[in-house]
Amino acid sequence: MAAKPNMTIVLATRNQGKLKEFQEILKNFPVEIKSLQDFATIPEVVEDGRTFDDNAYKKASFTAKVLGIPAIADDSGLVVEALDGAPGIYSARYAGENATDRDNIQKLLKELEGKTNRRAAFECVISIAVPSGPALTYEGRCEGEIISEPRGEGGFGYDPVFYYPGFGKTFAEADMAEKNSISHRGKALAEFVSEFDKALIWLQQRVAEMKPPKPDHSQFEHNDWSQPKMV
Ligand code: ITT
Repeated sequence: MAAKPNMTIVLATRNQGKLKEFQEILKNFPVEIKSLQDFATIPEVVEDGRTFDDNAYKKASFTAKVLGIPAIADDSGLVVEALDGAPGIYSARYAGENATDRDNIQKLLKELEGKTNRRAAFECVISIAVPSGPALTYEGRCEGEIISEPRGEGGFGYDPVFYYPGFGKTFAEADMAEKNSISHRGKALAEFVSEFDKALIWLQQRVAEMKPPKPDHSQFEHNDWSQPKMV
């Protein structure tokens, strides 16, 4: 049976799929997970970090600060060795601001034309921050190769061109459970969940430190009433 929630945490996303995923994996912990949809409009976070780590931390700490409660954020993407790490933090908008998955894949294949080194990795960072700033982070990485023709119908993003040698198929040909068992997100989430007991204690301590100090009654407790009062 799920424990009664004693802390609300906001997931810094409007993606309801991500929200469900986090609610599911944390269902046995005494926390309530909300998303940005549950709050009045808050300013957009500028994702201008140089790494997944920077961006995940920025999103989590900004959201925690603005809403005054702990926040979780993640950032992920594809890193290609022959392209010096591109598309990296620009994975979602590699072919432009409103690029579709198809546009991004096309651009990637074009950039890799004639290159023999096809090594690539998906990376994911999850960050959980308190309103005063500090955060804990969890990372996952999954290595594979970029093939020259998309294969498979499942998944999203770059999945049809990401070939995972351990399966002998692309992520888009693998089923979701199979992909989650070894993927960057799967690994980061597994670490996040296995450490969540410790993270909760850490969160509770940081949140308690934020509360205004209780009034100091010590002068009353230590009054010596046996002494005559000076008038
Ligand atoms: P938010 O709104 O929550 O930030 P997002 O769509 O930007 O979600 P991510 O930051 O997690 O999603 O991922 C950025 C991009 O990296 C995503 O749009 C894909 O192109 C690519 N990507 C990340 N994980 C992937 C995966 O498992 N399979 C394929 N592509 C992936």
